[in-house]
Amino acid sequence: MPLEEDLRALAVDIAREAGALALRRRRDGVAIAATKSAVADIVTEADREVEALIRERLRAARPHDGFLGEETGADRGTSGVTWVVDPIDGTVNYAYGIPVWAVSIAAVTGEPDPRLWRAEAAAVYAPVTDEMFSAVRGGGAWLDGERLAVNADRGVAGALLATGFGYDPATHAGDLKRVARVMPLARDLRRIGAASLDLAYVAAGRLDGYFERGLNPWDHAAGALLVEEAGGRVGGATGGRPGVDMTIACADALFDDLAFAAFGDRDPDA
Ligand code: LIP
Repeated sequence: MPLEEDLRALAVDIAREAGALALRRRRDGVAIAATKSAVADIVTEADREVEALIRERLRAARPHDGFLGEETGADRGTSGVTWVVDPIDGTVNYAYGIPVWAVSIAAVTGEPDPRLWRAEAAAVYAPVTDEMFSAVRGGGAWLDGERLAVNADRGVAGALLATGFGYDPATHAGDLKRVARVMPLARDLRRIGAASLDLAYVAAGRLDGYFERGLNPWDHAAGALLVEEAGGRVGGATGGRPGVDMTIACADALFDDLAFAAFGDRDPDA
């Protein structure tokens, strides 16, 4: 079996086990462990426990791989493969009991830097709906056994779009101005609260497009491959790689309009 397929199978198995643990902890009652970059940026005990499980399983299966995790940071490997992990994406939803959160695991090769790496395999698992989104480079994107494709046609009513807001309140005014600029393209807007699921839903055609400023690499690493393997396009502010300045995902036909509305030639924080 090609390496990429091995990596996907491993990501799927570990995401399913990690998701089951997170669901049990959700039922046990969620404990907020700390806040991070801002008071709204919380981490739960479960985020840490789930990431520890994922890291342990990966180390046992592939001891020479690197790791980049939201809660425990980065470790360089020697194999050329790095795992990029968000143990519970949508932590605020998870803490409030909103059943929209996911385990996100991507395997990348090359420099462990989102501006340079090449995603090879991805798994985004939503335990509450028991939906496993996965992709392998060159092998398509899948929801369980069903092959996924983005919506190429946005339709007369406009595009159903999703977005999100970072934890830093100072960025909210700019984000709201951006929403106002994008709304003329939209039939409606969703704020789902988990970037990995926003991206998975674009790949599945449940959304026509998604845009968000301020994402971390672990928020978009797996979801971006899902969208690309479903025939969509993922990019940043100036069409380059997705990153903290902007992540845009949709069908190619919508990309330039969405990127221009979100940014045009403005300063990214305008
Ligand atoms: C979240 C993202 C979401 C974004 C939040 C946060 P977390 O990730 O999935 O799209 O709006 O600010 O970054 O913190 O739940 O892993």
